[in-house]
Amino acid sequence: MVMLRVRGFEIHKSYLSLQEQQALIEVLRPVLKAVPLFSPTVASGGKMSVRMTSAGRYGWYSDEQGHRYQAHHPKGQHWPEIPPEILNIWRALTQTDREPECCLVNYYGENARMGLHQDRDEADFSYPVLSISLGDDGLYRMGNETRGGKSESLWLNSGDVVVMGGEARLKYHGVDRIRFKSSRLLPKGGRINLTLRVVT
Ligand SMILES: O=C(O)CCC(=O)C(=O)O
Repeated sequence: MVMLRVRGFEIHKSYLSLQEQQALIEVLRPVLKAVPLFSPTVASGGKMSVRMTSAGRYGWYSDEQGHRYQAHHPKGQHWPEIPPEILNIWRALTQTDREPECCLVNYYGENARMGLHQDRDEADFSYPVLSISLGDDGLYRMGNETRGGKSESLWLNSGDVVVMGGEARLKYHGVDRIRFKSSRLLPKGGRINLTLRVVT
């Protein structure tokens, strides 16, 4: 296990064994059944290429009115609890007095990407954001606290965990592309990213 530090982003390479990755996919199955993935709409009216859903007290949501956290799935059901196997990773890698209130589940199909953005819908930026990569490789880009300027990229592989706290908490980041079918973790290919955040 190696920990890389890039611009304040802590990248724990191969943090999860193959068995632990497979166990996470299993605990996600009932979550995805209860609150299916959907394609959020952005303020401009377009659809995001990443499909998503959430677990926890709050889920991240976006529509023509903008993006925010809300207590229910767009079809009305409350989000399921964050599985303990996922909470354990937060407890092991963050030194905080709070538990995450949102586990965003992002699914990247073959051509999905996530543009550079800051995570700033949360009330308190002193808490870190933790993100877990499962499945296909994703090209992760890390920028600055303001839009533009030089950025650095690296491939996140299945089992890698990124902690974005301290000086990295408000830095722009995104996923330029995935290497579809580079991993066999998900039978149909694609990449799952789990992002844990304290919201309130
Ligand atoms: O997929 C990733 O690795 C990053 C996801 C992300 O930046 C987000 O959900 O805000």
